[in-house]
Amino acid sequence: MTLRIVRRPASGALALSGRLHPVLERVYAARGVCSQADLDHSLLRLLPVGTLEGIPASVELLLAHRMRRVLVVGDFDADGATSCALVVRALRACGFASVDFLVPNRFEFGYGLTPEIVTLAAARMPSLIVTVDNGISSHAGVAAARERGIDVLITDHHLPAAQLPDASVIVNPNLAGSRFGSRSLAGVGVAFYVMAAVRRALDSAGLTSSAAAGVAELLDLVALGTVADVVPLTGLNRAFVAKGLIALRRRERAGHVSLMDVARLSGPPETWHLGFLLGPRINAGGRIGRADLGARLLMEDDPIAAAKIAEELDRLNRERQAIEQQTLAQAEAEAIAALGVEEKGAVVVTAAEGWHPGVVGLVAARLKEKFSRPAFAVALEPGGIGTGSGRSIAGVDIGRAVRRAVAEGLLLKGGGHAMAAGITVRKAALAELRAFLETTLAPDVAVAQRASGLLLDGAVSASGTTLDLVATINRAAPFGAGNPEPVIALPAHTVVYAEEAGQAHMRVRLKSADGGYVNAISFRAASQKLGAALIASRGRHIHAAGSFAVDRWQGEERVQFRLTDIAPAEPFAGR
Ligand SMILES: [Mn+2]
Repeated sequence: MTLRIVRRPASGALALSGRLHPVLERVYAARGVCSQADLDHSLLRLLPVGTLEGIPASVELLLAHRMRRVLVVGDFDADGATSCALVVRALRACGFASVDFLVPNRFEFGYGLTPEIVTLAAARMPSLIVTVDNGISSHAGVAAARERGIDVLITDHHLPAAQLPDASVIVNPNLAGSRFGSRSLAGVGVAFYVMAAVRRALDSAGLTSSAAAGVAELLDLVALGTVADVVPLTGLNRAFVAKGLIALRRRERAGHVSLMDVARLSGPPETWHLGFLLGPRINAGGRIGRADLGARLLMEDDPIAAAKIAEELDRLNRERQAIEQQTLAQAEAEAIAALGVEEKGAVVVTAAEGWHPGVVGLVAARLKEKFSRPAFAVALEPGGIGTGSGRSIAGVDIGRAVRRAVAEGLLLKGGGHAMAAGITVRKAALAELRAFLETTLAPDVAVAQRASGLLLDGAVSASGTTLDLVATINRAAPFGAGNPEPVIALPAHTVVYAEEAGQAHMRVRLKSADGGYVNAISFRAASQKLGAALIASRGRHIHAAGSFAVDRWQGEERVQFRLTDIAPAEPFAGR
């Protein structure tokens, strides 16, 4: 309602011009899709496995441990859990004699492969530790493992520091000097590349049985981890997700099926479902329950055992939501008080005792959305030390600000990237940290807020919203980070009705000047400004912006407009 409307800039040349629906043409052009080849999802287009540095050495190392004991050390989030499940499944299918895994509780043992985790791991007597989605900054842990005579293979996608840990082999597309064609793989994408290479080596040596499933079977895991980790869905990642969604739709694996069932996902899964329904349930285990539940579920082939874990994760997810809501309410109140009615201040920093460290990242993300500026939420321990998380807006690098705050002694620990950061801070230093972030980030925030607007891909009338149109737009899918879902405007439509529905959503019906109707839903809008504005607009004319989806209900398919913003409008003249 307060946003400036901007037509999404089209960087791609319109090489597909003339053969496409005009809306789709515009959608492609704005996403840099210039040729049919850019739309090709076939696995033949994947970058050759041998081109990722470290892969030949990692294959050699893994094969040397095939008859020994391999321990996979994962991470609790969806990328870490899918990576862990993928490597365990792939190595077992490749005839490895002993493959075990460990997903440590991060709040207890810290991030990466810490010396504490190595002590825990050593009890399982591994000959080789394989880290997935972590390890690239674990200098002390890697040294501790090697002192015990344990080999270490690091597979990770996080940015490395100048000095690398002394691992036996490292595979990471973000290593300095890497010439691999895609730096944006998730941890699970890196793990997939290593496993594909192992499988190929064994196949060509005639060491795999033809009955064993190939690695392409594991793309459902790659898709889930890739979407949940919010890496850009371009190039390689887009192909992974497209293939993985097809695999998920076959409903073949017990773990995935029970996860989709507890999430009440009845139709065919889309990218959105992976990010907002499946990912959070996997994450819930690590945030507030047992860290390894997600990985266990994704490895489970017995439907009854899988259903049990999925139900537990679903319960934890509801508990997580309740904790998050309560924390968010307190954090919002604190932010509003700090910003004042004029909403002054470039950054929001909230902190309190009693907050759960497992939800501060989610709360920071919501605060950032609500206040359109970088936001931090810090859970304070009674001892006066806080664990916090920050989330940023496009164009403001909070990772760099956090590293500077560490260098200046304002933080005990801290790290991250442009859009997300983690911090450890003394309660006594909070005021000084707030002032530092305010000064450091204010210029970038001002520029970013001026540049922000609602990016539109096109406009249609309700009478033109057919299932065909939705299918046409969806040819540019899978949407997500780096390949944003097309935002379409419905200009000058009448609000036939607008009412609260379900869990704080708004159900809306819009009518076009030529008499067409479309049903719309606005997620979580009921308690927001948008919900109030919708109710105030009943019977009036508005411009609406949102995206199209297919609503499936009792075997019937209907167009659903997912409304995200409105502005008042005059009715079209001459009607
Ligand atoms: Mn990751």
